[in-house]
Amino acid sequence: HDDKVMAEYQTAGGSPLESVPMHQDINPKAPKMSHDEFEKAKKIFFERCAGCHGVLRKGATGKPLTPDITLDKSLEYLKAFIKYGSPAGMPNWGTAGILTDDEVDLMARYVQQTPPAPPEFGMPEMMASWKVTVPVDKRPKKKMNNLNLENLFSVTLRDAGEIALIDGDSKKIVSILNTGYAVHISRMSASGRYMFVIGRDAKINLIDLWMEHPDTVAEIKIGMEARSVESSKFKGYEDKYAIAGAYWPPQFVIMDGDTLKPRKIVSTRGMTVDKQVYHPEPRVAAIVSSHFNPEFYVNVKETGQVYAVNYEDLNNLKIKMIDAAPFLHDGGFESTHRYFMDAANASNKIAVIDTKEGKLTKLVEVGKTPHPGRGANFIDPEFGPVWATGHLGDEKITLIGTDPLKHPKQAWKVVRTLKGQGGGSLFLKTHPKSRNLWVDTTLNPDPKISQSIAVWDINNMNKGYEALPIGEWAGLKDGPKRVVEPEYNKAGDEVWFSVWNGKDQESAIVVVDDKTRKLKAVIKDKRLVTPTGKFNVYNTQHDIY
Ligand code: DHE
Repeated sequence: HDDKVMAEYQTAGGSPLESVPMHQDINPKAPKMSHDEFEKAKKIFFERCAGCHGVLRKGATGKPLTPDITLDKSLEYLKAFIKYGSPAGMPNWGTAGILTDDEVDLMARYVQQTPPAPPEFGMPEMMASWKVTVPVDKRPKKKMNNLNLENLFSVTLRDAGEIALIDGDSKKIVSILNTGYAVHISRMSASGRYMFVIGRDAKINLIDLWMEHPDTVAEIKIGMEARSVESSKFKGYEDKYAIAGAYWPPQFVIMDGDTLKPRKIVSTRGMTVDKQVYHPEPRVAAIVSSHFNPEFYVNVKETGQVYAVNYEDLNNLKIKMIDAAPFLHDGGFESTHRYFMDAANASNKIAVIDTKEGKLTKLVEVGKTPHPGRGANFIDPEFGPVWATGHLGDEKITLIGTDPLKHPKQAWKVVRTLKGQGGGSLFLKTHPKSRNLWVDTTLNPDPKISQSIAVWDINNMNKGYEALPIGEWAGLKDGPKRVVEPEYNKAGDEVWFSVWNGKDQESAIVVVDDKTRKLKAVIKDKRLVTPTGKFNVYNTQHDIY
């Protein structure tokens, strides 16, 4: 069932491209399809298939499905593949009850057609979407509210296309703001004043937390599909620039940090690190902002390169292309913030990128499909400073030594492996003030496991984990009630979990006392639709995790 977990994850958000008009090419060798059939198949493709096979079907974690390959296969063969799946990871769309036999037939014919390409999205399109709703000179000169901004949380309300700003002290919702479609992550500017929120439709909201009522002051669309946004953190460049990476078109853009005015767009199309073959759509995944140089570190997923993008001179842009491994996805810094611990998920590797020297330090083999989020940093009583990741594909939590100075023997090696509740883990967290390591198993097929959290005592990891029934603590009625993403408050003495239910069901946020591991509060409100990621302002601003 691990492959099912993966398929479910990679197609979780669907793709906003499903509603983008695209030209239908007639391929004389392909089976006939009416316009309506083509449109319907295209929609299913972007909902279910593009996440793995790519927009242009050139292959990513799934196999390539271009007509040169698919026209050689019989229609019956393709139908069987789609209906029953394969041991290599293709889900059984038919027998799982997701696609009808007619739809299976439709999709088999569709993948024999020439893939329609969505339009490009360059400067004219970005400028047309760009809005500054509150110009810089109309904004407050100082903080105009009584909020404790450092302990504010931005909570992704995924299926509502909104974020909730929640006061970490009172646990009250301060406001709900409209954002992009299937909104994904929030990041903070270096000063902590501005928040950047990106939707899967590549819309960014810039939120000014100094306003009496924090609200959007600028917005832009940087493509048609996206997942990542970050801002410049190097000394002298605080709040100066923002960067966002797109899945489609495959590109990133550097913008002014206070208005989102687009300055420089860079395409990421190019050659893969391993076979050095051309890939037409290497998606931009996680982006981190170096504290050691005026650089962004940009994950180019399918080609497996990390671009170190120097933002000192945008007209003479200097990009260092660091070879890592294919399928770079998420990751974060180790505790000194010098090394970017970067998951090449389908390669089962963590790439250690030195953001001071701008080079690959090591590729570390880990378990099946590592998924750290930004990972967790703590001091292992035996091995010193470590960074940890969980996995989607197995139950392991892998601890990697991160201190080449005082613990050179352990540096960039797997020093310890914990056995967790099972596969399907998305995020794990601890805090410098805590001795607990919290690991979710959000996508585990067993509801008991997906609705609970495992917690280890960092001082005594051999003892194993304690499982806490967070889903049950939320006191909700029906629904999947998946527990996702531990996030600490500023003080590091409480940890928040989303209990992620269906769109039409009640969800909740459960707050646990970090010391006692006892329930501290349940945040419920009918406006909290599908809460997933939570971003504490201070911890996000300072890369504390
Ligand atoms: Fe995410 C981070 C991509 C599905 C919640 N997600 C990321 C990042 C990428 C990414 C590239 C890193 C951004 C960065 O650091 O700059 N996510 C994708 C997908 O392509 C994928 C697999 C499929 C999709 O359809 O989008 C996907 N992600 C999900 C979900 O289903 C999750 C669990 C729920 C949701 O809200 O959509 C989800 N992703 C998150 C969260 C983070 C994230 C909470 C930020 C973690 C952090 O610690 O910073």
